[in-house]
Amino acid sequence: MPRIPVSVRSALVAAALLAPGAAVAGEALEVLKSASCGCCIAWGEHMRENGFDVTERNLAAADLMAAKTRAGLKQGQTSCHTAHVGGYVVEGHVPASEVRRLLSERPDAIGLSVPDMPYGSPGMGEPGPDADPYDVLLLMRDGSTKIYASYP
Ligand SMILES: [Cu+2]
Repeated sequence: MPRIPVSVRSALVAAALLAPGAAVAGEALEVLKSASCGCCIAWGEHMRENGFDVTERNLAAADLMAAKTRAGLKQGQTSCHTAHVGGYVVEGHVPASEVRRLLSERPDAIGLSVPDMPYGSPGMGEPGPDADPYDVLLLMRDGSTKIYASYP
């Protein structure tokens, strides 16, 4: 084993300690939304709090719909906002932890979606007894979906 100088060793320890949160810290995430969407902003905040570098872009309804189609989203897979991160699409109120998992696992897929706007998902009110159960869907390239995670 080569001897590692103490300064390098402590830097490695610091890097290891930071690793869980730092892995995708600052990852650029663009949110496409309509100007009037409040829950889209709330979701952007949730992503920002979880270390993503979030920018928001307001689009007219028709342009937002076109962006969803271009992103490969099918009927029944859409929600309010459409985000792009690390080459993937993230549609709707997907928890940051699932986006992080997507970016570390890097499956051959379009991305993730939480269709519609289930109450209790990030940016859609508090999780609790009134929360709607919902699935995070992995969007496959052939238009099909797989359940990536289920909440609560
Ligand atoms: Cu929403």
